[in-house]
Amino acid sequence: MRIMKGVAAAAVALILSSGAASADSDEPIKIPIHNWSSQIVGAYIVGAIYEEAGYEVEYIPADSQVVYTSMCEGDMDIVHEVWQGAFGVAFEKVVDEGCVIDAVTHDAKTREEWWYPAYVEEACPGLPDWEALNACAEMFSTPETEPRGRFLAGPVDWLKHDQERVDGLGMNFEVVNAGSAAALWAELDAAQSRGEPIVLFNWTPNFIEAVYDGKFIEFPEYGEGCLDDPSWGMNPDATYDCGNPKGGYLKIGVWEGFPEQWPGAYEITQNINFSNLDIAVMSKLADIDGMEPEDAAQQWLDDNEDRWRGWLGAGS
Ligand code: TMO
Repeated sequence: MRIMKGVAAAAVALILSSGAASADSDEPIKIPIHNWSSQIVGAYIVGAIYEEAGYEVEYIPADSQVVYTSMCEGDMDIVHEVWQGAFGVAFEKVVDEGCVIDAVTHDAKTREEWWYPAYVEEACPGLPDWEALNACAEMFSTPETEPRGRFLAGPVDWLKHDQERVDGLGMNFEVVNAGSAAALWAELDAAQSRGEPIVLFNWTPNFIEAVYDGKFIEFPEYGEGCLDDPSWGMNPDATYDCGNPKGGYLKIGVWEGFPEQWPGAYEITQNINFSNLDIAVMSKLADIDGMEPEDAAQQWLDDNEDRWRGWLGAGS
């Protein structure tokens, strides 16, 4: 907190009214940095909002699954982009255990799924149906997967259970994980420029929809029980015999000790609410405009000042 001694009384009044109440700890709020653009930009946005209210923050590169265990152990304080499709299982488990609080459901609705660029439809009629895709599997093969098709999945820590889906639905595909989000987009770009079929992991909101025409594969509809009850769905012996949720949630989870350690920051956190457009813009600033994440965060803050100042609460 940048407060001069001579104005201590006034400063205390200001602090009390701005959320960073005297009960709040001086400990930094620990924010993870993951491996996709909107999350990284958003981490710096959330951190800047806390800093504006007088809090210290610390950014820590973190695996996007392990982070939920880390929150339970008090080693991480907030995950501001909990995607239902990728992290719902890990998140809901720690919420049930009581060591993580389900603090916010953003307005943003999400989908994470197998996806293909539009030109693929000419070669594989019947898309986006998954059985049509499966009938065309061989055209998606690479030397390493032949004669099976290649599904280019995201980095392993997004834990999409694609191999379980392939097995559960009896698909003629092999899952190959890309090392990074950038590798996914590079392969998409290369395939498109050669006009070659490709099916890969993508999600929305994301910058991709502003640059490429394409569609998600339609798998058997996701439903409660698909992920943990083998008897659910078309394969009575397998879990994951369904697609990812459509209209999935995007949430904020915090460490259970957060409200006590930083009551003012917890109030602010509960006001944060990102829309589909916010998340898409965060990824666009980084992935299309090529801005550094901190600069992209500053751009978003400049463009949305009234909103986030409102999140700081009355009196600031
Ligand atoms: C978690 N992600 C948005 C990359 O699917």
